[in-house]
Amino acid sequence: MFDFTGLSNAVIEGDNDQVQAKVKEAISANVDPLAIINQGLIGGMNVVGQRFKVNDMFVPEVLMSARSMNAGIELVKPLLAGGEMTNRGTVIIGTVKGDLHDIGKSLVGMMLECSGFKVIDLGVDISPEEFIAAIKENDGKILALSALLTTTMLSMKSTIEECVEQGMRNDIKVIIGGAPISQEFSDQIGADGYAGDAAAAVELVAKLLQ
Ligand code: B1M
Repeated sequence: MFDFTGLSNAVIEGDNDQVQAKVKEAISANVDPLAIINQGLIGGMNVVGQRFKVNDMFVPEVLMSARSMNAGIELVKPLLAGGEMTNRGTVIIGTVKGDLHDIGKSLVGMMLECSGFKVIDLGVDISPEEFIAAIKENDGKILALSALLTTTMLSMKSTIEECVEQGMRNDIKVIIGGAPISQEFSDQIGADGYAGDAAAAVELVAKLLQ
């Protein structure tokens, strides 16, 4: 059993070189790439979140941890890609307006891409109008919305309302996720589904496009 402590600590310290060295070590030891992400990288980020909450870590340090997590993900990403793939459908993904958190959203996008979906990642702070424009431009079948703040999750509702307004609600499935999101909230705002993590998002998208 691989010991992820060193990798998680390197994320907490925001040490890119050490994160990459530990990820390479895990890869050489044939550790499951998803375990490297979930137990090693996200494990470290969870501690960062707890310390951030109690003012034991501050924004610049959290950003360093976020960057080092991404440095680790870059090394794991090629291992998740399953070779030649057909396009199983186009997913438009982004973090909603007012919200700058991108790690979870990018992870979901990466996992979808690795599962054969075409992913258009709009980035962060995306308005309902920008989501609508991207759906039209790319013939999107799934709209995937991420939010990490209780204040910005309401923009998911506005985005769904904009889809209705534009007469496209029946042509697109909307999925939502992020730390403050729940199935209950998804039901309340009329989304087509909620996923708690990246793997669940892939399952949900596959189910909705069946
Ligand atoms: Co911020 N932040 N942050 N932050 N940040 C949180 C979210 C917070 C919970 C920290 C805390 O207080 N404990 C808190 C929110 C409180 C709340 O609203 N209830 C918070 C706050 C308050 C803030 C600021 C307001 C702080 C300030 O300035 N005073 C500010 C807001 C800026 C803004 O967005 N406008 C802010 C800023 C930042 C940084 C810029 C410093 C940085 C983001 C850097 C970046 O993303 N490039 C940051 C970070 C890193 C965090 C924490 C520590 C970590 C988030 C993360 O990346 N986790 C976070 C604490 C925490 O969550 N523990 C926190 C790892 C990631 C893999 O998990 O994003 O949850 P997550 O994604 C998961 C699932 O949620 C799910 O799958 C992913 C993989 O399993 N998922 C989906 C996500 N999206 C999905 C979409 C789907 C399906 C599943 O379908 C579409």
